Amino acid sequence: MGIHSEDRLKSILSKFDLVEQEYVINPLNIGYINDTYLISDRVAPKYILQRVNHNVFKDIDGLMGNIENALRFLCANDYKKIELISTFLGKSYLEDSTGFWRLMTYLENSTTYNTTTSTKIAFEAGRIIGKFHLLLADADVRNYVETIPQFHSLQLRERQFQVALSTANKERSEVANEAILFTKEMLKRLKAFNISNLPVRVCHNDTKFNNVLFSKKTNTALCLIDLDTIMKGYFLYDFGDATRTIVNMAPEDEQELSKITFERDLFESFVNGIAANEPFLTQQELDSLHIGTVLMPFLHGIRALTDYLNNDIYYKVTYENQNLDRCLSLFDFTEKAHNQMDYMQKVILKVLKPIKH
Ligand code: GN1
Ligand code: MG
Repeated sequence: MGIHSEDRLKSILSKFDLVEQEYVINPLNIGYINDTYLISDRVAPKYILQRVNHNVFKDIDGLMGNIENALRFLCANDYKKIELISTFLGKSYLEDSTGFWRLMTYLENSTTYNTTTSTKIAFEAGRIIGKFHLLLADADVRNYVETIPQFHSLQLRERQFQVALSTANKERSEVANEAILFTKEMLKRLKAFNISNLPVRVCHNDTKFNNVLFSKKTNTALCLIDLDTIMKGYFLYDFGDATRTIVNMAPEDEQELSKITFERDLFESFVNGIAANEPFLTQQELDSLHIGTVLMPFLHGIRALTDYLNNDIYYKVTYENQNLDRCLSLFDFTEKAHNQMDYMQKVILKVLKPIKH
């Protein structure tokens, strides 16, 4: 039963406002942060139960408030609604001695993918991420708590890397030498771009491909899941997190670097998918989007490297060098995306039209 006993999980479930019946609880091994369980009745999966990682998310009340706030906007004919089940006390989460728990509806016949080779699926991912932003375009960012301050700030990630490097043990810093050199080089290149004047929006901030939910039957994108990091951000963050995982046919922790690719047809389909929505981006945002596809894998790479140098205190790891492997894989894609910057910009400016004022 994962790290929580079945009795404990059943007792947690009994505090939520559900019809009392026998549920089957199965752990889902997804994500690097939370503990997730699938709750089924006799017929089919019905709910997702999650323990939110309090080490990572310090302000659970703020986080749940952000999600409740965003869910009010996130519903349309072509965007499926996910609901939070409240506790019998009327709250959107439960606090007990094991942590903070929440329960959400599970969409029937839905699925996620870690990678894809299908241009139709890449298009759908673009369409739903565009739709998410269109639905939240009028949301006021001031109503959203910054639950992880400066989450995607390159300056913060650089400082954390420097601290980790100065305290790391000799063995790990030697093994990671190549990655450390790449970090220093790439920091110089990325600092040349000033993105601080871009418009601030309510963003998802973790739009990796497996956070897009698809219909198992039709492969239509249904909605985005994992709303923990909904807070302010730039659209290029969501663009970059999606493209880094969609146009690369290898998984995020691929160790065979030759398998890491930048697939132009998947990139074009993804951008076409965004364009299937009415325009919502400014010209300034369109001009910056291609930077996202380089910045985001680099940011995740530097975070994985920092955690490796810190002896794995942030991400859940299942083997010794997992953080380093993730870093090397993410850096390899960063380099490949960097070589495609001119191409990406050309596609973006051809396909996407700016919002009319
Ligand atoms: C973490 O656990 P998961 O997969 O939802 C991380 C994201 C990364 C992701 C994969 C709060 O999310 O930023 O994209 O791993 N979330 C947090 O690299 O750190
Ligand atoms: Mg996440």
